[in-house]
Amino acid sequence: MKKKWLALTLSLAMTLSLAACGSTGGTSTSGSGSGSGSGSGSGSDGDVITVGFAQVGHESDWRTASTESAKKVFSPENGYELLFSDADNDSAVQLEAIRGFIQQGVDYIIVDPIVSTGWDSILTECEDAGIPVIVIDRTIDDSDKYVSWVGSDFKTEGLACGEWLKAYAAAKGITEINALVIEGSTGASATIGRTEGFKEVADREGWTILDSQNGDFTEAGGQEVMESYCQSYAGQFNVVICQNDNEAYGAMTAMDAAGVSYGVDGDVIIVSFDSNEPAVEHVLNGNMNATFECNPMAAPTVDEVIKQLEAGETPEKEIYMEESWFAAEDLVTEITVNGETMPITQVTQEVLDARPY
Ligand code: GZL
Repeated sequence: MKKKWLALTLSLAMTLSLAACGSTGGTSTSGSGSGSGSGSGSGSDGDVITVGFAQVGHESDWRTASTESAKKVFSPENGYELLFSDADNDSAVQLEAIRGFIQQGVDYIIVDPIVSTGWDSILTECEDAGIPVIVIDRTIDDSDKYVSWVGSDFKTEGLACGEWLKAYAAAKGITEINALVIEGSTGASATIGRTEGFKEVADREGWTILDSQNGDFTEAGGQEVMESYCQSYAGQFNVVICQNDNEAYGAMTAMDAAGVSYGVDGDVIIVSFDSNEPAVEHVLNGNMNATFECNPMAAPTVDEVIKQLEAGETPEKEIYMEESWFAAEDLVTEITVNGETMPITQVTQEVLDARPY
């Protein structure tokens, strides 16, 4: 498709230079995929397909699952050469990585946008270079110069959390909700959507949101914000909404230290988004009351999009991931969100064992 020998030479040079400095972030060529993805990416002309993946960073379990899924699918065994960039949550680094992919003449660019704005210029550069862009996970809200977006409806996740809490509180005889929110990274569409969805239900139900601060989707961030909340709002709150699992782990550490009880038998209801295996285990054990899934496994769907493009077909512009909602108790078995009735899955050992990440 493109000048692959040039891309591979450049990426090998970049890999060798990066290998010398080690990396939590940075760009590398991944040839280490385990090959268990569904991909069979050989190009229409039988050549290896080179994919540049500009990932957000390595801030959470969700992110790790997303990266591992991509490395399994876009592997040499599946006919791909993957150039991988970990921007370490730095938008400037992410944009420069994409410029690097353009210079290397990759066949496709995949991006999980750290923030939802500031994208039209770089997407125009990709368009001018004739490189299709596929967006995964978070959304780009100020440009549509990409082929497809594969991800989750974050506002629906927030609404689901609110509707579950409404039903759960009613079942438990809780008449007053005073909530604290630990937000994800500022400007991320996941943060914007979850905040908006939960607040829509809270406003409708007359709940009080005492505070809503950025925990940056990290365990340390969640702990730091919750430590502050335990000082500022001692005895005033009965709900903590963590916008990802890792923030919830940090919040639980902070509440333990402050002597605040939480979970099924505690004074404070605590929920998270993402539903990685450790969070689902916390729900099984009653440490958390519920978790709302955000599926990180977009890579197999992106592989299908690339196959369609290689075959000259037009993929869907928006492709939504399948997701579930999990709770510790069976007090609420279903909720209605956007007119659609969705089951609430009570976590059992079998449910936990079946978690794919
Ligand atoms: C959401 C994703 C978020 C996760 C966090 O799709 O972008 O970023 O919820 C991750 O765990 O850090």
